[in-house]
Amino acid sequence: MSQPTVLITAFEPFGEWRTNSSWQCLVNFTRDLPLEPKIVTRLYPVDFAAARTRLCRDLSAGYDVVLHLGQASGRATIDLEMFGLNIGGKPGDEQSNFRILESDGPAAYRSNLPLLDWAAKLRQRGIPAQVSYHAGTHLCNAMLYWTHYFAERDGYATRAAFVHVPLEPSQVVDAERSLASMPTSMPSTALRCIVNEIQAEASRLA
Ligand code: PCA
Repeated sequence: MSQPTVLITAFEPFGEWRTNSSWQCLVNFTRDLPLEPKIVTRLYPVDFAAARTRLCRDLSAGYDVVLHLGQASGRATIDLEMFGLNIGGKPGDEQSNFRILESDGPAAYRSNLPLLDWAAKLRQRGIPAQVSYHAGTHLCNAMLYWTHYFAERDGYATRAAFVHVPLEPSQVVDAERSLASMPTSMPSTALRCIVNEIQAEASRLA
């Protein structure tokens, strides 16, 4: 695996937001794509059923690594999500928040990518990042869960991680509330570092 294949996804705007910081991060990242590894990008709607269908179809390409990006309003750091839980629903609706995603799936999946190493490397570069152990119960958590679920069910050796990105400053201006934010260049640089780590690992193993 000297040149791994990597799928990177982000989300459309949802709820009160006119933009989604995860997509802004991905667009910024693609302005200067590294030559390696092989990268495919996707923009998903914030809709459980539609995103599940699209993800299932995209994963059939059998990527080595899948990196999902999502916006996390209120978070101040770039959060690398360790666990995807078998639970999900729309925020603010307690009943739908406790819906099981897959009745024949395990309670949780743990990412088998080196998230602790990545977070430490990002901090060394002056980027506030940490490993998070709870991705929430909205669609971001579901994406991490489903990627592992489909990989196991359909027999792919895909490894996956979810990266939660803080709001971007213009979103906080629009929101007129005191919320944490981070200029897009920072999560975009973080994504670049992570992708470089994936390529470096593959080159070591080649
Ligand atoms: N953030 C939401 C879903 C889409 C997004 O960008 C989440 O954190 O689950």
